[in-house]
Amino acid sequence: MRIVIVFPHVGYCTGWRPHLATEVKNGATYHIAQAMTYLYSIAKAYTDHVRVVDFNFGSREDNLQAVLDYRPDAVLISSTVNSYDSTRDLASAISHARPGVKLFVGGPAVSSNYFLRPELLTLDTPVEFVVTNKDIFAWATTVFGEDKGLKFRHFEVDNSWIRETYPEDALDKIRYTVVTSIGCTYKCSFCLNPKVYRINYKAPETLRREISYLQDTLEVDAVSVADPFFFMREQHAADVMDVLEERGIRWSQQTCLVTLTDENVKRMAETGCSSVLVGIENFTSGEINKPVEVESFEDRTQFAKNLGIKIKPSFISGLLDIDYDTDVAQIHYIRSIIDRGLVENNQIQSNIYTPYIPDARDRLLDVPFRFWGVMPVTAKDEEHWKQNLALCDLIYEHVFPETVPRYQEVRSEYLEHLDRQGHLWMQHKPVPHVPARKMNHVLTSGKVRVDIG
Ligand code: B12
Ligand code: SF4
Repeated sequence: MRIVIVFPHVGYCTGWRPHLATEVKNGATYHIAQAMTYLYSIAKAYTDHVRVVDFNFGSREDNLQAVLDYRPDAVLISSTVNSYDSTRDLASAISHARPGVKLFVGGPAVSSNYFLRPELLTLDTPVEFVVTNKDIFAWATTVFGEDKGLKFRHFEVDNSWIRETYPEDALDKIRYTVVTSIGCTYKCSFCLNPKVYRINYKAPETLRREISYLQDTLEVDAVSVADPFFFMREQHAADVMDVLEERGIRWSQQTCLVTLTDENVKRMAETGCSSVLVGIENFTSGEINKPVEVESFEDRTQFAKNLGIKIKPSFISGLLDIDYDTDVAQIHYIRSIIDRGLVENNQIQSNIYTPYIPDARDRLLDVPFRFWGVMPVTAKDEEHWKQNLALCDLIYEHVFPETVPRYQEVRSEYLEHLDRQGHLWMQHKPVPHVPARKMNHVLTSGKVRVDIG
């Protein structure tokens, strides 16, 4: 069986930081999706004929030609919500050019919407949707009709796809990623991680071989550990840091504020950690299932900074339980930490709340997916929508002033789209009310579902 794995174009959230940045500066790099590494490596366990095409590099036409030239029997498209416009376009183009090819569409866009908001996924060509329900290897049965019983802990990834996929001049712009654990013990209502993954930890010797490969064949000198929550289990984190220290590679990671104890931060510094993404989201919201406080955030950031580690906080404005004035105050607070020199603005992620997870309280705006993550796509009513738009304006003005011209272009395109259309709201069947604590079981299991009819 011949397989092509497609990573579609990721809308305006290109993966470059800050969003909408159009130049490679301030250490901006393109993060490799671990979905590609795993889809490729798992497929290779079933067939010798696999290639990856990433539509975030090169032209759409050349990439499409590369997909067709491989003469695939099946094409696997892995989509986030932000890349679903591109997914639609490519599914249609591939099936018109090669009507016999079997198309599979999966990834977070599908896992989060398939059962509760299926109308968001409609395509004009027949495909098989694949939901990830706690097992990232289960799709092989759907695609290959066979299950080799692979397990995350000892599964050896094959990163040879990277050189086969990206042009030579792109290799130094890439941020190489590994995952050492998946899933999350917290349960923030807006986050997909605890809903799609069963918690799992990679064996240290497996990680050691993966990192050695990246160093030896791609001359990689820094790696981003993409685990949703690095310090989820202290012993595992300690083992991972031992491996990173032994391999002498710079690294970065993401974790929760409470785990940045003196001891952990010191060990991170010793082992070559250069930055850590810390999900703050909002200091006052009840939607967050992890403790976050201004004082400890500032204290930990300063402590890490003194040891040469950059804390990269991420913030969300417009969460469903937060009022406008509180959000404005948080944006001013973000500006204040930049002004005080605690963090640089390119270390910050600051986004408007995006309804990635179906929630009965959301009322979706009818805009293309490329705007998700950067412009408002949910609001209670027109007045609330205007407030959300004002929050986006404030974020770019105060936090990312150098990207304002680019932001204004995207903003105009967004408003023109809504104007042309003559209506604001997306029509789809109502999302059933599911209590937040039940969503972890319901979202990807199909136990509650909305049918398109
Ligand atoms: C690490 C990470 C990142 C990293 C690395 C990038 C990456 N794409 O891997 C960085 C920091 C760059 C990042 C950026 C962003 N991310 Co991110 N990220 C993650 C995270 C925490 C882990 C991904 C991972 O490595 N998983 C491990 C791999 C092995 O598993 P997997 O990706 O799920 O893939 C397996 C299965 O799902 C399945 N599968 C996947 N696709 C397909 C397709 C087919 C056909 C089949 C059969 C099977 C299949 O098989 C795969 C392998 O077995 C996820 C959480 C999540 N639930 O995915 C969020 C997540 C994917 N990110 C998310 C978002 C929103 C973003 C950003 C848009 C943020 C922003 N506003 O800019 C950007 C997008 C940039 C980009 N280019 O992707 C959302 C997506 C929401 C959605 N529903 O679409 C997630 C789900 C987190 C969340 N908030 O809930 N991200
Ligand atoms: S702590 Fe982070 S990864 Fe875990 S559920 Fe909350 S937002 Fe998601």
